[in-house]
Amino acid sequence: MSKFKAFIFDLDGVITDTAEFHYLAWKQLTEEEGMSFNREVNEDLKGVSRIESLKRILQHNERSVSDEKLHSWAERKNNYYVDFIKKITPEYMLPKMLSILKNLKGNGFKTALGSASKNARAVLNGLKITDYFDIIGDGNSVKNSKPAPDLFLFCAEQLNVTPAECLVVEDAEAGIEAAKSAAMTAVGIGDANKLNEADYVFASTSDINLSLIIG
Ligand code: B16
Ligand code: MG
Repeated sequence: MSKFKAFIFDLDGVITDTAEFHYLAWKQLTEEEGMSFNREVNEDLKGVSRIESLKRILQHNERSVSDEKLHSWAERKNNYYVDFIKKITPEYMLPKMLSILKNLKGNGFKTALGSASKNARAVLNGLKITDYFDIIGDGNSVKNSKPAPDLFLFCAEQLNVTPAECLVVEDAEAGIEAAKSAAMTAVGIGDANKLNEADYVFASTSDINLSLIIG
């Protein structure tokens, strides 16, 4: 029998690629506000909360704004993002992820979503996979976002399992750090050099081989 009872999946970069929509929405805001922004900066925002993302963009531009402006700009970016994600359909799932979810549910494993996004439910609805998750941990579930362990610990508590029984699948450095701080097993999706804290790394979702890990 496997030592794992529960699987916690990140959303952006693991289940679907919303990073492009985040990029386009930040691009719109930064152009309107006369700030520089590019794909390299966007890479640095993966797995990072909305407000923290904006703070990083401001830092990149060596700018600072009032708290009021910070929140109104973040809200404006979110309005653009919410418009973009309206087009998400089941075709937007990353390779192999639907079969992995079906397989885990068919074999009695517990599943959770562990995403920093406050829009996670809308994305899951667009993908039509909400029912594959026993619980949904998102940007509204805890105060401290990744790399703090809080979100993944929240998922474990809700699923009634211990951290040692959880396996987290993540694409961002902040997410791998959060999983390890929560004393969980971390599977990274992406560049093994960047995700060097992960217990296992697969280059892309197509390469995931969970039976290798579950036993
Ligand atoms: P929202 P994940 C993260 O999703 C994204 O990777 C990150 O770029 C974004 O800033 C964050 O969600 C918050 O998203 O603005 O929709 O609340 O990778 O944790 O699923
Ligand atoms: Mg992610």
